[in-house]
Amino acid sequence: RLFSTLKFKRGDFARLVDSDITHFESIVGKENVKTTELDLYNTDWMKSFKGNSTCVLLPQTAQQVSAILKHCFHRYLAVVPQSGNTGLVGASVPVFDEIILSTSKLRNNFNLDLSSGILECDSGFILEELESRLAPQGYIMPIDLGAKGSCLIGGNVATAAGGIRFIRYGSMHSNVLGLQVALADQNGTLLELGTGLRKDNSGLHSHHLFVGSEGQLGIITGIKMLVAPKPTSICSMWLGTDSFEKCQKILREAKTKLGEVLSAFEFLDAETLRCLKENENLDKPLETASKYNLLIETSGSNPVHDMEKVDGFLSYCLENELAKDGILAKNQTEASYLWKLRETATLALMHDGYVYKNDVSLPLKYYYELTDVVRERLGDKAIRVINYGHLGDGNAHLNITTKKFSQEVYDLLYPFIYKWVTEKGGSISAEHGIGQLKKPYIHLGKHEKELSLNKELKKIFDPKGILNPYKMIDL
Ligand code: FAD
Ligand code: 2HG
Ligand code: ZN
Repeated sequence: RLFSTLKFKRGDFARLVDSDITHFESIVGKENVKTTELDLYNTDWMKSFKGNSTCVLLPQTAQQVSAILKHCFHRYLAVVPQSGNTGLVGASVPVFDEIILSTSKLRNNFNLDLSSGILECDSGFILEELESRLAPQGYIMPIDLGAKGSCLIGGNVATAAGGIRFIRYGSMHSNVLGLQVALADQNGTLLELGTGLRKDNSGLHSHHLFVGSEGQLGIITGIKMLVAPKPTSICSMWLGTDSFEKCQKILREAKTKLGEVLSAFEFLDAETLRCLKENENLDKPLETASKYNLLIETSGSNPVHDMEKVDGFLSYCLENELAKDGILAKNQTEASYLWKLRETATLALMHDGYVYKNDVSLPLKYYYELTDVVRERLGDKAIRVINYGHLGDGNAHLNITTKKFSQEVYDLLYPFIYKWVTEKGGSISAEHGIGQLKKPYIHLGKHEKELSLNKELKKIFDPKGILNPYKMIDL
């Protein structure tokens, strides 16, 4: 059963007619206008949201995107920008019959400046493909996430995706240096925002408005961003403890003792490991079961130096009883297994049936408390309540499952969770965004004036409000 709690009312946008299709065919070619077999485009990754679009457009150039948006502006047709459709909040699929503009064929330009490490590319490249193209040149993408095989770099920018390298390379805002965007205005204006230079304080940094804009302001067609030197030495370590207090201490120690090489600090609770075993038959990596588990990675340039540090750190944690057990991956196979556990959690949950997904930022002292509170609140109404996430960034993924969508469980969870989080000074969305899922709760933790400023900004870029309606910024 699809998520049907959220009730939206269709805006008075025009309905698509045959002459629109003919016009789109003249822009992108007949083969790039799809009007049948659109299920994959209409349904989100979680299979929680489903739209009814009858038209998917696959432009290959920024000029084609611009011409499409110009037509949609004049006809008052609503449009949803879609990249890899891996978003987890229902932002990348239509609510009603909006046209889907897929950027998956926007993948011609790719240029890497080897000395500065600045990449310029079209927005339709798959993240993992960029990673493979950069590797032989001695670079990596500064972001990495479980959806890397399907998500596109434009989608990553539009969601300000976080992921597992955030602790080391910072957010998309740290790395994006300029964007080309197409606006849904009367000319389908193509804008170049930011110069793509590492340093440039010659004006407002307006490209940042589009980072995390969830397709509300314009369609990102080109990206200039900093990529990172490829580490030549990578170590992964797993630690288990029964005290969350100790997890926080380990984080503090990792920041000091692993300092310049620390590249990931991830968290999985015992219930996540149970889910991985039950639903994916993946065994926990340590003999002993621990309530809290940490996956820590270092990336550097000197294997001897890094191993010495990591080894010393593991001994320190065990000798000082911060961790009750721990292992260092001895080779790539062992390291991949540890990462497989972390990255398969999202998929493993899906086997239970319906997933209530939460992606919250919390001050560390509250990071796990909410999980216990929710567990208690739901009792046996849920199959499981689990928490994994990017502990090093204060980002918890609290997931609850039931066999089928249950309105009773939904009402017990919301707005309870979001209110709890904002009262503790957290955010209701750390990295996944607002989309449809969190739209009813957007005011929580936000100043009224900031929300109206966002509407004013949307009106400047998207004067008729045809881009991705009903979601993050509703006019
Ligand atoms: P889509 O899902 O297609 O789109 C996402 C949003 O961006 C939509 O609002 C869409 O309208 C808009 N958009 C897309 N392309 C453009 C464009 N070119 N111009 C303007 N707007 C556009 N997220 C994290 O932050 N960290 C994680 O660790 C993480 N792990 C994940 C693991 C899995 C297994 C899955 C399924 C998802 C994960 N996500 C994670 C969610 C996440 O947001 C993304 O996977 C990714 O950044 C979305 O990219 P996409 O190409 O799929 O975009
Ligand atoms: C992750 O960190 C993703 O694995 C997905 O952001 C989180 O499944 C989730 O809730
Ligand atoms: Zn995440």
